[in-house]
Amino acid sequence: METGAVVQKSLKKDLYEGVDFYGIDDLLTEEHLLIRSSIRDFVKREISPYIEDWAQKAHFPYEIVKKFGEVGAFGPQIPSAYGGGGLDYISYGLIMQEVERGDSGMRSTASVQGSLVMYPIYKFGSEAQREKYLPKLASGEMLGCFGLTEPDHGSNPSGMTTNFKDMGDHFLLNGAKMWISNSPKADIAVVWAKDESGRIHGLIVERGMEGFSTPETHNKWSLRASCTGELVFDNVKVPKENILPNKSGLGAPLMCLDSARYGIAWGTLGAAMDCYDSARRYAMERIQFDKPIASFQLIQKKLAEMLTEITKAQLLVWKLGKMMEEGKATTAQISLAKRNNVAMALDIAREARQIHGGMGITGEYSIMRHMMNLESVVTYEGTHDIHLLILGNEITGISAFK
Ligand code: TGC
Ligand code: FAD
Repeated sequence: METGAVVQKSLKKDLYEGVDFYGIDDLLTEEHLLIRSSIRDFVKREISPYIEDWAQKAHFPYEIVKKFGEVGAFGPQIPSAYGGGGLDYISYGLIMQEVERGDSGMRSTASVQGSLVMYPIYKFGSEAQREKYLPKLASGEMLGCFGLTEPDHGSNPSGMTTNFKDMGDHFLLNGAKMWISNSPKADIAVVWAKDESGRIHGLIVERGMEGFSTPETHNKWSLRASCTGELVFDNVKVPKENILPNKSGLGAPLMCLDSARYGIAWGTLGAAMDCYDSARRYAMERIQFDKPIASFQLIQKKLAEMLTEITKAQLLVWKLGKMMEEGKATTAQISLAKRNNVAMALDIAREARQIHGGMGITGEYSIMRHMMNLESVVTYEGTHDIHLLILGNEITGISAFK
């Protein structure tokens, strides 16, 4: 009964229309517009009516996995021969934008599956691994997760201690990963671990392997509709055919992060546009001192600045998408966009929260949920300051990490 009430209210509320002050849609193809509109409809139908309830209850809706598969949200940039969408990077970005417009946690589910699980299997895996896993991951028959971060090694993954030994007919894996999106429900994990010489490799670990467990992380105030957990490896026997054979070293997981960070730059724009759209409507309708609050200069300043930042961010990701498509985007260019757009979205969520007054803290509006979600997004996939240091390194040639 209570859930029904939440659903009804939310159904009424999703009036989102998108933001395009500079006619940036003119830069998109018919196919891009069609993809965006189909994902927007999907989000309005399958996410918006329920997300508030899922987030309030810290519930990960597992049934969304299959639905994401059906709508093509998993691995849109992976070739269709392996079940992916075979689409370009702008399409991938637009899909992430629309999904995160609904909720960053939902985008996390999709971007981990596409960029952090399917991408490394496609890029570094054997043909047998591609055929075994990619179609099932694309369709949502299988859910994956990506294990890089450890309890003592977050920003500095090269210090990882998770390791495997060559036992002749199998590898023996030991260690633990922390803060892993999707882990409690994942069927497979792409795990980064050191061999006996200290070289990093990717291994595919399957649920059910003895000694492998995925305890859930509870009591998050952020990304509450996404499930997060640990990966614990206690003498796990991993078959030798499960190692990703085509690339080793820290560069391999960092390449996956490039792809996921690109998706986040687009995704957070979606969250920002949702906050702006809601704030604009609220300001026009809310009367104080006998006038709509939209008539006050201070409110107009907030809205004008939001629109300015959104427009700049839209141009940024469109150009970055073109560079990704040509294979020319550098890690530093991706860092700039991830860092800028997450911070931009977080600022807009905070300003939009103010425009909504007290209503802004309730589940009647998506604002506070976006704001709390973005507090994770600004930390994961490289923190705000780590991206600043990546840019500093690019500018000066001097690494300030160590
Ligand atoms: P560094 O010495 O810079 O590099 C080590 C080796 O990697 C090579 N490399 C790359 N190769 C390919 N693509 C890239 N983008 C590359 N970046 C670096 C590099 O050339 C070098 O190769 P070699 O042959 O010389 O060994 O590495 P470092 O140890 O100094 O670290 C650099 C740093 C700090 C920037 C990096 O470690 C980093 O990005 N840290 C942040 C960690 C992070 O982002 N973790 C994310 C975990 S996953 C996650 O958060 C998922 S959330 C998902 C969701 O729910 O949406
Ligand atoms: P730390 O590295 O301990 O950083 C703490 C603070 O110190 C930060 O402000 C940081 O900027 C600062 N700092 C660190 N080093 C420096 C330096 N050299 N100079 C200046 N400042 C520095 N990881 C995965 O592998 N897979 C996942 O699916 C995944 N999902 C996640 C989901 C959620 C909800 C969250 C919160 C995290 C997730 N992560 C995942 C982990 C995430 O990538 C890490 O939290 C992130 O990389 C930061 O690591 P840390 O939390 O250990 O912070």
